[in-house]
Amino acid sequence: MISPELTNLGFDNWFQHKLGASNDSDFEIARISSVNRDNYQITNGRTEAVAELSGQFRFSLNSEIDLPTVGDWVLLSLLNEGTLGVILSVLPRKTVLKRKAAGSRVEYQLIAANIDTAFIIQPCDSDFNPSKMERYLVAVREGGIEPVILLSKSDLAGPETLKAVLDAAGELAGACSIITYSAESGFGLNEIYRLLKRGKTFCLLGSSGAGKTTLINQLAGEDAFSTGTVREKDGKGRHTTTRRYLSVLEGGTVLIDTPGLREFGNIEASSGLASVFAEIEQIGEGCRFRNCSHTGEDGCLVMQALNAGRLKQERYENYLKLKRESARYQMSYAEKRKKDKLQGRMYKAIMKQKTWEKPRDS
Ligand SMILES: Nc1nc2c(ncn2[C@@H]2O[C@H](COP(=O)(O)OP(=O)(O)OP(=O)(O)O)[C@@H](O)[C@H]2O)c(=O)[nH]1
Ligand SMILES: [Mg+2]
Ligand SMILES: [Zn+2]
Repeated sequence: MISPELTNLGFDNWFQHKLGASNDSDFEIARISSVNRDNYQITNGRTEAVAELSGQFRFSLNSEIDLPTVGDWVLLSLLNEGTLGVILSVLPRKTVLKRKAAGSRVEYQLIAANIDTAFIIQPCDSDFNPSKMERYLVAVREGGIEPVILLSKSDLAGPETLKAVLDAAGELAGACSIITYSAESGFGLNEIYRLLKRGKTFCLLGSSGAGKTTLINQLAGEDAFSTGTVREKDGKGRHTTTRRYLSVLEGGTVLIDTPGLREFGNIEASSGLASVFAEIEQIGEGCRFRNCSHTGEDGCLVMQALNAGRLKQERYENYLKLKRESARYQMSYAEKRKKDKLQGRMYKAIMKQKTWEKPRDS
């Protein structure tokens, strides 16, 4: 039996099943609500605590992506009357959302885990940016997460802008739904409320200033979290939210707020690419060469569609750009994984040696 507290937090039979025989009553199940520099904030629906990694778990790590991230379920033991947790393992993840890490190093970062639906938030005014939306869509689809596009600040857009934005978003969205709303006037909020289900986890994504935290406050019915005013001059926000955190609405819906991401480069995006750029990939299946790069080969149907105006230049370029990034990333990720594995093996060997040496020293 799963307790109602855990159900509210999103724990379900899928995780219970993964837990299988290891569901020892000595351990507690909890969810990571935020990641600090040296420890984690966890909640089990009854108590919140700070938790650290057990030494054994630390040494079993092969890669940074095996570390707990926001939204992860962990097994832990609670000490000090439930105020300190020691994390023993991370449960398998239903979904993951990741992005290329900032800087030139090709590495990636987990944004959150076990998300059911991602709200991709873009303002309806002049800040609307279709290529950014495309990037979020690719990452979300790649993570096995359902995207919903939320166009915020409808109060700031005139009817013509609104129509243009809706058309542009509609072109990219495919089958995913689009909701226009205003946190200011309340327009469209009911439609968003209707999507919120008990035990489901939603993640809010979008540029700084898009209105993510404002929406969470609206949905929670209180100004629990701080929002930022947009700078007059360039219309950009100030990155008001600086960390990812998980909060639970009264009805048992989990919301994960994120800071506006500057870089949303994307890795292993091939299947995400295929669904966001479905029409291009479909045309490409008819190219003469199976591995056609669609950049000038003979018998390339994608180039033909482009030249005939059936494919927009901008969309074609975005496709190539994301494809390039995805390819570059996949290669170096594989290399990195190999290196990490070697390092992990080395640590294990050292540890073994240490335990072997001990009896001789004492
Ligand atoms: N007019 C209008 N303003 C809005 C709406 N939603 C949010 N805002 C304003 O937009 C500004 C930025 O909102 P935030 O919620 O802080 O944006 P954010 O996406 O959380 O930004 P970061 O935390 O920096 O990533 C605030 O001044 C909000 O009041 C809306 O629907 N209409
Ligand atoms: Mg915010
Ligand atoms: Zn081609």
